[in-house]
Amino acid sequence: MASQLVREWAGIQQFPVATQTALHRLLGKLKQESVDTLTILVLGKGGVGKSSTVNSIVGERVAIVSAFQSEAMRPLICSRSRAGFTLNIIDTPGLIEGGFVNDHALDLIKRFLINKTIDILLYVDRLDGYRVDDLDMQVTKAISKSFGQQIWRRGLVVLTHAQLSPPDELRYADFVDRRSAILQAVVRKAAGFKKSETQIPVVLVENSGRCNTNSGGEKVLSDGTVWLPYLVEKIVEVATNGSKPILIDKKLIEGPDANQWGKRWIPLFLAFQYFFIVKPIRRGIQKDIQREKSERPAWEIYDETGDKTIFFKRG
Ligand SMILES: Nc1nc2c(ncn2[C@@H]2O[C@H](COP(=O)(O)OP(=O)(O)OP(=O)(O)O)[C@@H](O)[C@H]2O)c(=O)[nH]1
Ligand SMILES: [Mg+2]
Repeated sequence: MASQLVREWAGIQQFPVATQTALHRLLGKLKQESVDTLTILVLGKGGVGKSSTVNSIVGERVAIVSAFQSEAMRPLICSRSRAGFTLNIIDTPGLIEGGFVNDHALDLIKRFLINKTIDILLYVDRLDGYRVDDLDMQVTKAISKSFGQQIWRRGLVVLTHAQLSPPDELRYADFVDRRSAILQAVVRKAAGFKKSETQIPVVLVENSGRCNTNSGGEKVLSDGTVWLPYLVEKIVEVATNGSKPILIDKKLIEGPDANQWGKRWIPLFLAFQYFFIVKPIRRGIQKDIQREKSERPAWEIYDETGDKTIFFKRG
């Protein structure tokens, strides 16, 4: 990450004063915990609002947002620093396109992340989705398979399009609870969390410029939550929850080196071969020679021992 171009986090000054104050307080909290860098990886299906969320957090238009299929096929890292703190945020192409896990995108992301340490995973989806299907299982499992199940211990589910009117006369809070619960169940399965373990946190986001604001000009959700400082607060909680950040190294991505694994067993294999194959064969050969010697006529024995060939019959 050292070679990454780090700019002054100017976007933070674009936020309303109350949001700036809240963000500075949270950055101070991270400093108290000796965290001076956070690297956030943003993953999710195509078109769910990953790039928009990156832009909302940074407060600048750093990632391309598209209503239609995105042309941004490569991951993008944006680094900003403020008061001795560095934020690295990585936007990625959609992991599901056209009804399948996008293996090409996953491969690009893996190669992009090699030797980087991920502090936070934001798994983005939409709040206004009404059910989960096999694709949700596939994409969460693909994340576990690619980066290890442990990455979910550093994860948050981020639900965009949070300014909605729930269908079927459901209350907003009930709708959010139900949508959160089904996605938490999907993640729990992919992450291998036990039922007794704490659930992955879910945070709501409204990236639209038409998001309601409070009297201080801060973006608020239907329940009055000022969502940006709340999202950062949850990020800080996960970053300081005691679990280890995830180093994306070759071993994690490719699995244990098969050759190295094999090499460890070579001496044992050779010993097995010597004691159970070579030695018994040798013993067998010796026995055969002895038996042959004792059964052969004398003239044949003399034939083998001298330079001169002497033929005579015994007895
Ligand atoms: N109303 C509303 N629209 C959103 C929100 N987040 C994103 N959008 C819109 O949804 C569309 C897709 O947003 P992107 O941020 O490009 O989504 P993405 O996940 O980065 O898409 P890909 O990079 O193609 O995978 C754009 O038209 C955004 O303006 C949100 O919270 N509310
Ligand atoms: Mg995008």
